Amino acid sequence: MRIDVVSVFPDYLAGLKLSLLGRAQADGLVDLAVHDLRQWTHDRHRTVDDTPYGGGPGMVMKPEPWGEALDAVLERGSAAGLPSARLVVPTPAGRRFDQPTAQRLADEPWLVFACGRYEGIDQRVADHYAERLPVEEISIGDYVLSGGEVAVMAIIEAVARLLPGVVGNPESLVEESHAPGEWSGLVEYPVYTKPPVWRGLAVPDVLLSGHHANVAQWRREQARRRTAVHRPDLL
Ligand code: JFH
Repeated sequence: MRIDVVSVFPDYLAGLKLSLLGRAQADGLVDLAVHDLRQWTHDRHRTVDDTPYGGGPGMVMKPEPWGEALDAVLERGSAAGLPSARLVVPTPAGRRFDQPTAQRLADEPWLVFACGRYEGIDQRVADHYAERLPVEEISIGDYVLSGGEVAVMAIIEAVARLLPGVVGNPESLVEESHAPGEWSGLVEYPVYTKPPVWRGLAVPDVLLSGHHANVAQWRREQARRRTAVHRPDLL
């Protein structure tokens, strides 16, 4: 999968080179490029924002640098023979990101992410590119971040671990609570490792019993209980 990210804080995305994602890139499973939006400004102050039409607080990202940046990124990828891209724009006003959305994005060959700052990006950017390619405005949750970078990191991490070969043991993908399957609709059961007693707290006996059916039953019950307490909306 090819991934392009455009941001005024490209260094913020440096974490994507580490850990699981770093290995996936080294293994050639993910080809990630981060671009500085200010490359596509032409004035001395490298201006990317302006005051909002209609008034109101804060600043809005100007469409021109975004148009030049996205044209360049899309042109470069097409010239390199990539099939069509999908543009993802994080915004608190977007459709909610979830595991099925991650799976759907993981099936794409090429994702381009536009990270806004300030009060967001002039709406004409998403509207214009929606005439050329699929555009998804996505929210990672009902809280307000300061920009799209953290949202993009969350989305890319969730998507990349679904790519074949990225997660070492694919069984850990199957059991995940938001993936389809046995645990669908429930949050995860609690997990434990050694030592058997830590600061006076013992690991539940059933997990040490070696009785697989009882373990499975206990985990299902714990998952149900935690779902009722933490996520009653799922029941
Ligand atoms: C982003 C920001 C909008 C305007 C009432 C509530 C928000 C600040 C670009 C995604 C999720 C984001 C996110 C994504 C991209 C950007 C900051 C936007 C407003 C009006 C204020 C800029 C935030 N899931 N949360 N946040 N911002 N207000």
